[in-house]
Amino acid sequence: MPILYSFKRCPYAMRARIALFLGDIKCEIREIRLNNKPDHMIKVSPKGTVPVLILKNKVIDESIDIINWVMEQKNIFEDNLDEKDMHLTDALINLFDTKFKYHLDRYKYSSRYEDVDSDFHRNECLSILIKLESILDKDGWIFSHNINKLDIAILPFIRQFKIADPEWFENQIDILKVNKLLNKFLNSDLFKNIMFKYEVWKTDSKAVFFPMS
Ligand SMILES: N[C@@H](CCC(=O)N[C@@H](CS)C(=O)NCC(=O)O)C(=O)O
Repeated sequence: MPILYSFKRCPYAMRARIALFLGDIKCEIREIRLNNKPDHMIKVSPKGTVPVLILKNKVIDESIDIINWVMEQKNIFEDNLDEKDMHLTDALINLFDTKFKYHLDRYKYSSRYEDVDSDFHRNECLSILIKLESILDKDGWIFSHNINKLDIAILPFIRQFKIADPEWFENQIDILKVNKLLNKFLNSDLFKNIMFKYEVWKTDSKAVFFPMS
């Protein structure tokens, strides 16, 4: 059975857990703390980030690669996107993983950086979300009423952005559909299942499994 090193609140680990959940791929899950990474995790993936998925014949330690691996095993998304939408998916995931994440960190954790203007970084994130808003339909869906790779890759980051100041986020009239999309995700059974709280793993812990049900 695969082993997954994970951290509940990490948006990268969240997107990997979503893919594994949708693919119905059962793993032994090892919840970690970033300030006390298990030796075994570092041994198999020296760069020391979560998620790490250990398979029989390889280790996958990039969240997008985990999603892609699950997609190779199973057809987890109902939509067959055309080339244009697949291209848009890749471009937007890249935008969130680079620019959005950069500004999100400086907005949310501004005290960790020297000389940052957190309002500036919040606005940079907002302008990316306004771009996303422009492609959502009136009910706040991206490509259709089904979940897609783009949803699972970016919603964990939008969640983090909202959490920094939920009231401000709710009051942004330029991203009402983004808020709708996020709320659908946060209220879903999928979200509940992937956010199950596990004890932190120790070498002598009894194995626990993901998903729980
Ligand atoms: N590119 C990696 C990034 C993963 C990542 O940065 N995860 C964070 C937690 S959210 C981490 O493990 N950071 C290591 C640390 O803070 O020591 C991926 O997509 O899997």
